[in-house]
Amino acid sequence: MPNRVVMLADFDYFFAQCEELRHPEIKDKPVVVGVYSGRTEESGAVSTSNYVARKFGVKSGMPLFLAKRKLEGTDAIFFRVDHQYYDQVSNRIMQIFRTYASSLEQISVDEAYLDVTEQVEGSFEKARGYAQKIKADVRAQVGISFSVGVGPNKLIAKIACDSQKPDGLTIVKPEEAKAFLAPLPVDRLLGVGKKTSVRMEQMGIKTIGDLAKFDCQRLVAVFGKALGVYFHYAANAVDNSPVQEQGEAESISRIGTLKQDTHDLEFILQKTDELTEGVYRDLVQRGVSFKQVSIYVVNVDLSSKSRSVTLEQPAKDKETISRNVKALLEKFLSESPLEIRRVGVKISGFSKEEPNQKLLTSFFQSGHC
Ligand code: DGT
Ligand code: CA
Ligand code: CA
Repeated sequence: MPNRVVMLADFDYFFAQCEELRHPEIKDKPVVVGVYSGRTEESGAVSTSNYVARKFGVKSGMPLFLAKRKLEGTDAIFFRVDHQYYDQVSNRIMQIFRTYASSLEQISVDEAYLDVTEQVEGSFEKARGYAQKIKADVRAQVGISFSVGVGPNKLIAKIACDSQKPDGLTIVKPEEAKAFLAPLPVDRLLGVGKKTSVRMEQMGIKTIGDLAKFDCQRLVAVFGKALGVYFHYAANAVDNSPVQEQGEAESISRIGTLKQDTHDLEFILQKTDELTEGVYRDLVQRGVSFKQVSIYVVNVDLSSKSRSVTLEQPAKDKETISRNVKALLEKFLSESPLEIRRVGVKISGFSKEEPNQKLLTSFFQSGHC
């Protein structure tokens, strides 16, 4: 294969977009999703906001009272984070991505790399139409927009994606990659934080282009072998790390509302069996084994709890999910007198059955200047 075609997809203003998805009427209003610390009604921080709210200066991490002040006089809407729901939306999109890629590496709830080399036959021209097709499919099936960066490796795909948001599509061909990186500040590279960029600036390195030209041996002398070599290759747009499933970080889950609030095991099991079906379907599609089974419960008073069990051996059958969900629920109900309103089933701790034996070349294995 002459070159790889790697995509990075990053969902736009993700948590806020999820809220717009289930409350379509709020789309044109400023939307803020917050993490409430619970100390006072107002205390907490902005997790994210839609682009309407961003125009008023709202930013991730900002105290909520400050966001409220900035949005005073508008019809802004504030939500509390609902990770269960965002995970569900994310999982649905990831499943669609899987049908478009030879391998998928999910790196967070709203980001994934797709290796599409084979699908587009190594062509960056074809990659544009292919990315548009994936965007249209996800928009039609789920209703979420995302930005895409396409490059010859993960490093370029990521920086390309960041350069145009929301709903962006940025393609950087292999022959353009070095020139694309050159004018950017060094801290755009993964692993270059505040301390490193200050140190680099003292060495006369401001841009990635400066870093690319800098003597590799000297970088090694200052930053150590692994990092020095990494900086050298990364600045020169070289990244051989494969797009690889990250089994551990992921889960498959389903959550649903019971027909009525109840404390009755059999009644709840009817629901969890249905949820287990859905979870199992996704599992089969993924072709992985799982090691953890969890339940999630929302009580009538809206408090929520989860319980997990780790299996001794990885499993891949439906019976193991049902059996463990039942045991977890039984135990939970014996300990909690509250009626239950919503219930969820989750499996996680995935592993591939046949480990990918491909010889991997990664940054750190390149090893020398
Ligand atoms: P984007 O990609 O710029 O359109 O906007 P987001 O909101 O998708 O931002 P991103 O990709 O950096 O983060 C993904 C999600 O992670 C975001 O929807 C909420 C959460 N998040 C990001 N930054 C923060 C933060 O500073 N605090 C908290 N609590 N959550 C954050
Ligand atoms: Ca995002
Ligand atoms: Ca992100």
